[in-house]
Amino acid sequence: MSLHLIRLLLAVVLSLQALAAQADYRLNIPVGPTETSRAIYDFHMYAIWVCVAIGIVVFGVMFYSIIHFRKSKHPVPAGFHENTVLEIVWTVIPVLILVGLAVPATKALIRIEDTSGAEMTIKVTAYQWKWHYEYPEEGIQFFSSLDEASDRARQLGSDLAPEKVANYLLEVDHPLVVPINKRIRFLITSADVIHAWWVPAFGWKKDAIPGYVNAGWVTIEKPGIYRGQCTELCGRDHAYMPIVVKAVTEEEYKSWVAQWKQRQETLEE
Ligand SMILES: [Cu+2]
Repeated sequence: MSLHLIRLLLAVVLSLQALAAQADYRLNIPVGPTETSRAIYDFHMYAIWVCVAIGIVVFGVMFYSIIHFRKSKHPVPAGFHENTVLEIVWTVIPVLILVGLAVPATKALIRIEDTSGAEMTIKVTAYQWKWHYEYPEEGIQFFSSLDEASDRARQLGSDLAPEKVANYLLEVDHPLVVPINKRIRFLITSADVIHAWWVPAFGWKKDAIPGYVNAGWVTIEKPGIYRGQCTELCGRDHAYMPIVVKAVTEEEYKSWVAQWKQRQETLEE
């Protein structure tokens, strides 16, 4: 082996190791903290294994044919035309596979889109370039904008380096706080142009369209901070309106609500 080849191989091995060392490096889609994201993941895995099975059968037949019916073994090729049984088989099998994929996919979609039976509602209104959250039942509302550190670091010629900012461009001043284990309905709209509200961990995203209300729902099972972004190009600062959802326990949520109410009252006075 030439020295050049050895060097190349070494470089490949080292870079693969570097990839593996990254903690969040993964090949598969992540499983979120909601029932819907799990439903999506489960269906994705099911579809993957169906594809694997199809691949094994198709390549199996192909390689079998290449090896066993090669020219040196069969100098004179078979000359048959039309085979009704075969044609029925290769029509019926794909139809069955498609039905087998369509039924669970439709079930999952209906589950995701069904926003009935919500225990609480949050109204999300998009603005250029921030989010407005309203809790109609609690009487709370506020704007959620890019946090100060990220905003400072993003300026041209800023004295603050982006690498120095934790969760650069993914942090907001006031996160959306929600309780866990509660069926929450989001009503999403916009006050100016089209935006889209997307938190990847929840497994869905919805366009925020002026004059139109889109709905989505979650039941978050694990407390934590879930981040997202606007995913519809909405103008100059499209990249600077992140979403932060803080899922907390019922008690923590209640005390947060009380705090916000007090804050709002002092502001109104
Ligand atoms: Cu936007």
